[in-house]
Amino acid sequence: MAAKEDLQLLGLAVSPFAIRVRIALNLKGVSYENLEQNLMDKSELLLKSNPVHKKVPVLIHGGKPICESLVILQYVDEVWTAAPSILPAEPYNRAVARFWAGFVDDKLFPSMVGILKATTEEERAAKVSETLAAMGKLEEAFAERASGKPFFGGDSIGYVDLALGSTLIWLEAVRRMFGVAFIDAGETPLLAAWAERFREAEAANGELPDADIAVEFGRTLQARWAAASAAAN
Ligand SMILES: N[C@@H](CCC(=O)N[C@@H](CS)C(=O)NCC(=O)O)C(=O)O
Repeated sequence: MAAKEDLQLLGLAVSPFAIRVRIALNLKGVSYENLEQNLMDKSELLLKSNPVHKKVPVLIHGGKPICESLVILQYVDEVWTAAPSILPAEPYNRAVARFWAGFVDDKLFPSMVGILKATTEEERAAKVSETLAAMGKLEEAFAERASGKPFFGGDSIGYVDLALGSTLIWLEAVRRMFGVAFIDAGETPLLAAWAERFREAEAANGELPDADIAVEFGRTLQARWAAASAAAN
């Protein structure tokens, strides 16, 4: 039976950054209170807990806020040390895992969001190419890092799996909106098989909402960006 913790997560069902934290907490068998946030009308608790970025997720442990999803994953791994480990034990492998998780957040995700934000077909095509190129790099990284094992983290979901796996609903949403597949059995066979395993993993069960919810959210974001850009011109 998991210990009852004084633990709250300020999150959002479709946020990839919150999804990775929820799956990490499931992996560790830690129970927490999920406090769904409305980003169009931010709560006092969110503003007070993450005054710098004012973003979800925030994990509040014993009243103390921890911000930034990758920082939260490391915190979770350090506080709840029972297996499975999220980060590898060996320093070089830890560094490489941090590198690839950073790559997901700094390259893959912004390129993919760029597809939603693009205002011309040329701009959109350039962002699609960037996203495909980033995915190609991740396919190569998987071949090298997993070396025949099911996950980047080896036998169980680890840091890079959480970083990339949490973006799956958005990759699928963008596929539904624009018809481009970023993970597919022809181009990225290793990641295609990995994505299936990730979705079916017990810890991910129920944490990856249907991509149609992300499609709807994506359309709302597109409308907001268009309105903001019209107001600025
Ligand atoms: N680097 C942050 C990104 C978090 C993030 O972008 N959260 C979005 C939701 S997916 C958010 O809260 N946005 C609110 C805003 O930008 O005002 C992390 O890893 O936690």
